[in-house]
Amino acid sequence: MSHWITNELCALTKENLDLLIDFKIPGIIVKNFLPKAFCQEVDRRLCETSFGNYDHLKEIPVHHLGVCHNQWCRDEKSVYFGMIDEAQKQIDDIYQALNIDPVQEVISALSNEGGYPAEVFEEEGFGKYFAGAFRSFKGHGRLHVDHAPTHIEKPWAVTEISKQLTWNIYYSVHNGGGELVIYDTIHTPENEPMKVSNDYYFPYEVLENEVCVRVQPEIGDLILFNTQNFHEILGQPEATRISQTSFIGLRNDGSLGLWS
Ligand SMILES: O=C(O)CCC(=O)C(=O)O
Ligand SMILES: [Fe+2]
Repeated sequence: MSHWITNELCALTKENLDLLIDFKIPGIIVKNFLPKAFCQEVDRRLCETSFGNYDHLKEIPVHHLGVCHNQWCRDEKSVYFGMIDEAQKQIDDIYQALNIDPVQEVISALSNEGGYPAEVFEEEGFGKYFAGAFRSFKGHGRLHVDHAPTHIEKPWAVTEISKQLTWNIYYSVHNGGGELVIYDTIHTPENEPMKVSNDYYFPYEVLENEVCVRVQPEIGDLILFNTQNFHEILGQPEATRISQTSFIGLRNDGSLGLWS
C-alpha cells in the first residue's frame, strides 16, 4: 500500500508538517537554510576537531560530536546528563563568533513556518537533553528506522511521543553518492521482528513496495523526514559527509521536543 501523495520533498509549512507526521509525504526541504559560507567554516573547524566514536554501532561508519542518547539509554540517567555540559561546550566552540546557532534556527523554523511549538526535550529531575550532534559519515548507513518508544526499554521522557521525525543540516557532501533514500514503508510492531538481531538494520525484504525518494543533499540544506519511514544513506567508502542532526518527537500536548 502506498501512503505518499507526492514523490517530492515539500516546503516547510504547517500543512506539510502535518502530512509528514501522518506519513503522507516523504519529507520537507529548506534549500540554503544556513548560509554556505557558515557551513564551510563550521566544516573546516569540525575537521580540525577529532570526532568522538560511536562504537556501540558495529555497522555504521560514523563519528560524532555531541552526545547521542541511543548510546547511553541503557545506563543510569545521570550518565547521559553528566556528559551534556562538556558536549555543549565543544559544540559552542565550533560556532564561536559565527553568530548563528543552527539548533535555535531549526526550533524557530519549526514554530514560525511549521506552526508547532518546539523546544529541546527535558527530563524531570535532570534538565535538558542534548540536541544537534554533528556526524561525520563514510560508507553505507543501512536500511533502518529510528523510533524511541520501540527501541528504548527504560522510561525516558523521549519515549513518550506519538511520532518521531528528524532534521538534518548538511555541512559537507560528496559529488555523487551520499544520497539519503527514504522509503514509503512504515515501521510497525508487525515488521519490527524482521530487524537483524543485535543490530540496528533491516533486510530489504521489509519494504512493502519500491516507492522511495533519493535525495542528494547540498551544503546548507535542511531536510526533515519521518524516521518511522525506513531509510538508508548511500555513502561512499572513501568520502566523508558531515551533517548535524537531532530527532523530533511529537509529544502528547501537541508540541515538538528535540533530542540527539
Ligand atoms: O544523514 C542523513 O541523511 C540521515 C540520517 C538518519 O538516518 C536520520 O536522521 O535518522
Ligand atoms: Fe535514521
